[in-house]
Amino acid sequence: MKELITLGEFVIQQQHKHSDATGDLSQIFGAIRLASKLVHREINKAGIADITGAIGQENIQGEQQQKLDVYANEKFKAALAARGLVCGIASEEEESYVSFDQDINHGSKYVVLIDPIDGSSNIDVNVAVGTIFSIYRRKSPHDGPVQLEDFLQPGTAQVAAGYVIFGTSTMLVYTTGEGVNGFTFDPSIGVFYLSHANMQIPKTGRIYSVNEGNYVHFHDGVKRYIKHCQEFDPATNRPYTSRYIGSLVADFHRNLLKGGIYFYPSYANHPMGKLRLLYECNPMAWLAEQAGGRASDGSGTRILDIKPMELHQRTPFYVGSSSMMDDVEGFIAKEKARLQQMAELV
Ligand code: P6P
Repeated sequence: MKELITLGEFVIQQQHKHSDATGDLSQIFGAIRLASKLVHREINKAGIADITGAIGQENIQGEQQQKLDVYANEKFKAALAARGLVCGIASEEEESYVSFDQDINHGSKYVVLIDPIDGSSNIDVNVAVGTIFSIYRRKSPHDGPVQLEDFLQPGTAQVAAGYVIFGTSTMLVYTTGEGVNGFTFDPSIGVFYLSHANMQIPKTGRIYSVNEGNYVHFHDGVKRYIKHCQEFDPATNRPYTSRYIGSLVADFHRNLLKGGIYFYPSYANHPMGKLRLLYECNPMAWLAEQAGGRASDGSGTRILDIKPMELHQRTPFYVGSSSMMDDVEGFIAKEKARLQQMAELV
């Protein structure tokens, strides 16, 4: 039987490849592992424990906070603070960043940005949800309090990024810039085992993920791409497949394994798109690139290059197989050129 390696063992092995590694990142992963197990436990008894439903208040995004949103946020915050290596976090569930001021955190050099439960509206209907995390080295002096600038860094500065998908099984998928590896949780012993080594997204795919309920509001280039996906393709004798779960982590994970593209465009109701740059798009974009895919704003700007201006900043988001990214960007660029030509004729 193939030797199974745990997430903890894998992270330590990766750490030993770098003589200058201090083990701090390994310990932060330990905190993420712990919080993920606690969230797994609550999600898997959601129908029984009083953990489903809304708590009757909105988060900074103006979205109804689900009980599990708050539970997960608190567990990740507590676990990350307790290790004494993180000086603060930014979260979808927190209006501003949270500074960890306990003595144990003094001088710590990392910040973590997190979407504790992405897709939480799916919890009550038993559909996969996920946690997304992004880790940076702080920029401000280590002996002082964490600053906003520590969180407003471009995605290219990430030192680690990943997600936990709470689906038919619970998996943790992450990168530190040396490829993407997936670990499946065995709840019988509470351990994540390496199950998907060196994940690579197929260069092309036939799955497109977008909320087509918004189709009438999309710009023409996006509409033309969606029509392209729906039209008969003699090369494969069938159209593409539309798959949209309403949880970015679940759609992304399926497309990572099978090939595909996910996109949340900008349109009238969401002029900057819906997804948040710092704790949704940047980590997923890095994972996509590390797996051989791409992520952009649809108009030629690489997600990881965007200079953040505020914590909850949104961006139009396109991510997936490289050839499908080329296609959708081609349709958008062609439409933009057509509009520019028309404007010049006026
Ligand atoms: P809509 C969940 O709220 C989320 O941030 C992503 O996980 C998901 O893909 C998207 O928004 C769903 O948004 O507007 O299609 O319901």
